Amino acid sequence: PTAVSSIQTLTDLYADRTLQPASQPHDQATPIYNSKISLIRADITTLATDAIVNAANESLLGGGGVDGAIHAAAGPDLVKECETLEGCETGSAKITGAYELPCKKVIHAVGPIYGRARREGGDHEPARLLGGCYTKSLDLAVENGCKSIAFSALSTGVYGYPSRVAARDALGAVKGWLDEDESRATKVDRIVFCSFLAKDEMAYEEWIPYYFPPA
Ligand code: AR6
Repeated sequence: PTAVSSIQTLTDLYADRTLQPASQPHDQATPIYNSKISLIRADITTLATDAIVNAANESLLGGGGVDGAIHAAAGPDLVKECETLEGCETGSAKITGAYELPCKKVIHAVGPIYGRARREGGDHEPARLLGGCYTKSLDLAVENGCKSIAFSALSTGVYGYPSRVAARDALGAVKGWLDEDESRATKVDRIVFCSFLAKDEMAYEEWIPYYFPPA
């Protein structure tokens, strides 16, 4: 995908570590909706945020999509660590090292399979499970001293969560987490929603003014 030029710049800055996202201001390179939230369209494996969030499955043993890209870029030691975790339930997440990736930690979140979650749990079930992925990932970031975190668009690929609904539910969950505990919220400097496809980027651009109005 073709990235927006300013966003491409941010990717470059992250990738060669000339900019440390946890501590340095980098607002000039990205659309900023408040002091904490950024959108980016990039390959998440190039980002040197403290943590990146993988769209994993319950086995945590790798797969296709962003999961495959993360495991390929991290190298074989990542799956070895994942093998010790005994999987993860849908709607939650677990954290590992990042090995050959430029970030410091990988958070493996297991988003819902949209159609199945709705069928089995009703209309609100996908949002509950997807929201759990985002809030658990933020909890893990804080517990592990990660000040910057980039989320892939969990469940919007093979798991079939419609992009517009997923962006709304993701933003709602993150906003809720930030608002719930102000002192906890200050422990995270930067939350990046990393899209790969234009449809997901457009979905975030559509919803973000409602959740994080421009300063
Ligand atoms: N960087 C950022 N985002 C990406 C990248 C990348 N390199 N590659 C794809 N995406 P998906 P899911 C986006 O299918 O729907 C795996 O096999 C992609 O455009 O990767 O949660 C797992 O092992 C989409 O927006 O994950 C599971 O079995 C988003 O990542 C299953 O797929 C998620 O798409 C999880 O399905």
